[in-house]
Amino acid sequence: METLKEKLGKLLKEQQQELKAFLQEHGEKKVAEIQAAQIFTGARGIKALLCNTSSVNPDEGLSVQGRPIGDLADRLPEEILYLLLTGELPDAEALQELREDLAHRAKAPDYVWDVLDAMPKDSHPMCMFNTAILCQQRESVFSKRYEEGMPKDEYWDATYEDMLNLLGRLPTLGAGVYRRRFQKGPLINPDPKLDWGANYARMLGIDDPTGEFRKLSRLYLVLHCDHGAGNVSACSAVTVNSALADLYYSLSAGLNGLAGPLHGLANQECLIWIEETMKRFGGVPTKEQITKYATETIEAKRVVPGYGHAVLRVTDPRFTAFLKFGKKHCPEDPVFKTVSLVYEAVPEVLKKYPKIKNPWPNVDAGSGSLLNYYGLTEKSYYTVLFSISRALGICAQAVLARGIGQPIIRPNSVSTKWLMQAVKG
Ligand code: CMX
Repeated sequence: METLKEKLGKLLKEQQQELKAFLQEHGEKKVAEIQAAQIFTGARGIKALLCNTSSVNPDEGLSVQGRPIGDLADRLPEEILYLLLTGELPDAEALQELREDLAHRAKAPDYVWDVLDAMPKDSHPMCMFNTAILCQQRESVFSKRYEEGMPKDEYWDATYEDMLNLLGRLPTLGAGVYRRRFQKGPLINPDPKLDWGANYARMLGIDDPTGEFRKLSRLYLVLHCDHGAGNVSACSAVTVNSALADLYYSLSAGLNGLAGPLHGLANQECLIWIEETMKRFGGVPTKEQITKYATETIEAKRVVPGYGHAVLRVTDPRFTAFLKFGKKHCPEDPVFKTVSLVYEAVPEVLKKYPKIKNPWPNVDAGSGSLLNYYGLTEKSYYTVLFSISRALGICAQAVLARGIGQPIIRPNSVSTKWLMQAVKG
């Protein structure tokens, strides 16, 4: 059987040749124009990055290699990784090979736990998680081979090894951060017989007699896997990676971006907002009460977390998938009920503010209520879960970028004065 690495090697060679020929023939053709405002508004909408793993259509949401994320919700995260890398879902044999490969790489070096133990007890779980990744940089196969004089056409191969080593370990690290940070007792060792998501759920140590938490963990790890290259975390990782920093540096850089409240930390903020609403109104609020609270939030110049998006203009299909899970497994849970009511009330509030371009929920609007239902109540931990999943996309993007020989990223910057003069002509 052809291994994933062999398959990828062939694919990347083909892609590189195709791209080279394309750029030779069409490289100087114009494909987009930029308006002055786009430069000020965070380069919003400017087509400036290549991403061959996934794309985000404003009216449909995320597609992974052309497949809508909603159609992939029942897949395993390992299948998604294979899809991100190759554009195909694995057959049973290829899936087994990848699962075993990741499982063999699941143990983290002991010094990681010493580093985490040395951190202040109130450190944010995201800071601990990113530190756990970064402190293992010495393990990088890419950096070692680079120092030994590795030729350029092997860069992707070494990055692929870093990817599997990191992805194999991330559930162990993430679960370890949870148990250390929230004093949940000794670490739980990985079980090589379990799949990536189930193993992670088990190592967290959450009581799961029905197996539903395991299902939720898999779903969570699938839904957050990737979102193009323009979002803060992917864009940061892609940029750092382009300087030939290894994946330990670039993944950690990307996930530091994910820790921002306008990005991945919104899932923590969202459950806090839901709980504030419930506290204020003494239980599950009415739609009118939610409308009042959302309006007060905006008037206080705060954002309603979990709503709005820089690209999407519809309800995020990832939110829809979480809502479906909640309706099936915990429809009567008060927090989940509040999330459902917020979905009915908040878009109408946001629509009243013309400056808000997207009044619909994003991926972070409901996920926290489900984790909370199964006993994972420590909100500051939620973005670590997001990170483990997003690492699939970030790592796959890094391998593909190396495979097609993407050069260092270096857009130009201009001053406000230059911009004003350029517009005046
Ligand atoms: N509540 C209140 N105001 C909002 C809002 C919300 N949910 N969404 C957008 N706005 C405001 C913006 O703050 C901005 O206000 P100012 O002009 O006063 O600065 C204005 O509306 C225009 O913003 P936009 O063009 O619609 O949205 P942006 O592309 O600038 O920002 C996002 C997108 C996600 C940062 C924003 O919608 C937001 O802050 N949402 C809440 C936080 C959140 O859920 N983030 C998670 C996103 C998904 C993820 O990355 O994980």
